[in-house]
Amino acid sequence: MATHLVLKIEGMTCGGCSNSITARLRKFDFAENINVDWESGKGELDIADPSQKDTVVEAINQLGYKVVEAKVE
Ligand SMILES: [Cu+2]
Repeated sequence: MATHLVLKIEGMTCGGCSNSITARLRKFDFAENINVDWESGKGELDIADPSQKDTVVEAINQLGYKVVEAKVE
């Protein structure tokens, strides 16, 4: 059963930013239904297990953005 993860991401300034985050998250085979919106700074996805949250946050931060909130719902 998947876990829904809602992220607040700082540093996105255009559609290219949200596209690169989306492309990065698609490389995780545990991530599905990825939706990143640069205007609202919101990212949502389903992950297979709540423990994968940190991996997702770290990957986004490594791209040069900043995850300021990560909520498992
Ligand atoms: Cu951009």
